[in-house]
Amino acid sequence: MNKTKEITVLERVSKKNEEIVKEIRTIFGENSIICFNIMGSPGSGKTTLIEKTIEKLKDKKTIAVIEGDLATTIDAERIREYGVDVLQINTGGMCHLDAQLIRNALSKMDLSAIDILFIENVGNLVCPSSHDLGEDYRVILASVPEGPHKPKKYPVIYKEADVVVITKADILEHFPDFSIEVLFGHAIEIKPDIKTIKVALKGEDIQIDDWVYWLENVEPKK
Ligand SMILES: Nc1nc2c(ncn2[C@@H]2O[C@H](COP(=O)(O)OP(=O)(O)O)[C@@H](O)[C@H]2O)c(=O)[nH]1
Ligand SMILES: [Mg+2]
Repeated sequence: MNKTKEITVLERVSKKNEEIVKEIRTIFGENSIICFNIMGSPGSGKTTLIEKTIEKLKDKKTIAVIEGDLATTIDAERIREYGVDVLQINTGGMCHLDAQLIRNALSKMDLSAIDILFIENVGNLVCPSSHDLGEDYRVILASVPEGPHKPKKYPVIYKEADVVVITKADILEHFPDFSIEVLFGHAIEIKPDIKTIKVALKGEDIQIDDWVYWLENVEPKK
């Protein structure tokens, strides 16, 4: 194999990707859009967090959603029920979204109307970490049933994240081995300035105010 050639190709690809990311940031800046890349395991509560956030903010902010999935439009249909602009990207087996896919999706959306854009990434804790989508903030979800050690097992995605959101706090009593302090402790070891938030998105006592407060008050990064 010709090693030099291989390196050249990789450099070219990564440069092109950087250019697309720059373009996306310009689009967000020009349209005053703040964008959150929501990452986490399948079933960690990504779609539910977006749904509950829309319920809370829909009278104040215009929210739009890009849904990433290997196949199906199930999550996009869930979001559509809330009356917001939603676009589904089916990756056809690819385990993450990339900047090119987001750039294409943006060309199909009414950007001037959007205040907040959520991107629900493909559910897993590995592939999405190394792909810059031009987002302002990366949010990693950790649900109670997954246990408290995910930051140690998947440090790369935590290192790249701005916020860790513990979901399913309403069922903590059924997971006596789970400790929020342990999970947050691991996360902070990996990323000392990571923000930590706890939510309960189901049950009688929904807790989402800390997340919504952070979301409403955070500044766009660029
Ligand atoms: N009890 C409880 N269930 C939740 C919570 N968040 C999500 N779920 C449930 O977890 C399942 C997976 O949620 P979903 O949002 O589809 O996860 P995603 O695959 O990460 O998008 C669904 O049955 C949700 O109702 C939560 O905070 N508490
Ligand atoms: Mg989902």
